[in-house]
Amino acid sequence: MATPALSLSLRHVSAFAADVRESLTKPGQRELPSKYLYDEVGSALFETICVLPEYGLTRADARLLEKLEALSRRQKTYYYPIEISPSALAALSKELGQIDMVSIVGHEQPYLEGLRTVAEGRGERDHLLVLFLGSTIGNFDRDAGDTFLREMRAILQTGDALLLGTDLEKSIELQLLAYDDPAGVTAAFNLNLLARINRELGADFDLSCFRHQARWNRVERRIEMHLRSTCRQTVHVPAANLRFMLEEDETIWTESSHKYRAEEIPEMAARTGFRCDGQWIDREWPFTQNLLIAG
Ligand code: AVJ
Repeated sequence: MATPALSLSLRHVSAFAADVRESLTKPGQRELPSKYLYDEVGSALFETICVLPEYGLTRADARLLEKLEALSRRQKTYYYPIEISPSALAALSKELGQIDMVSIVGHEQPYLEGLRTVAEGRGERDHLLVLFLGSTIGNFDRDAGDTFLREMRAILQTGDALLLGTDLEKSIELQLLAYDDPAGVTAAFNLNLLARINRELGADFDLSCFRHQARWNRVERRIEMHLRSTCRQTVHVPAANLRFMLEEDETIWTESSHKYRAEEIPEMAARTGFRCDGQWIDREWPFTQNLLIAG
């Protein structure tokens, strides 16, 4: 019989393998789920993206947060980070563990599962403020974003709050540079997904035959990251029991980052059981922080 730790890691591998198989064999555009970009290497590369001059998003997010009144100044506050990357969770607890009046209790779970765990453990008079920052909502298609907000609302009580950070539309040139920086950090972040599949699922992706590509999709108003095959090639992913052929110039779509208009957020809130009580905009890098109240 497998030990608990081993069976847990096998369960992770098989979920990963099943997702890789399903998304890579989709008819039409091949895909890979963006959540798998964040293994230990990917999380470290993302931290580096956040300090690139071309990627203004995270700094805008932080500038707006600093302008809001300190959340924990008046009373003891618990912070429950919900994070699927164990290395990111550990780094975060270490970095924020020193703040007075704040206790940190991490949950290594997907967002909604983690939120459910926290909500189930709440005291009768506790208020919840959910932080969903960094335009992570932008990874969802617009309809899926609505569904996600509705699911969040269903877990919350009336009067609970959600601080939602969203990146705003800006010039196409700036948006493309933010996702295709000249130093190649974003390219490495994207390519690492194939390297991860090689490491964890025994695949034989030849990384030298792929190029990072950032595209602006004008209809959907989103940046898409793709990996373009520079030649016709076959790839074998043993743990996913998968062999497939990529044509020259065929791409694998790895991530979407939807961009918003400021007035879209109160409308999203109204559709999903919240009201937007406040909106703050960073002028240096158009980005909004929105305070949504569960109605
Ligand atoms: C963490 C999903 C918000 O979409 O801007 C950064 C991820 N991808 N550069 C984003 C990302 C490429 C980021 N999110």
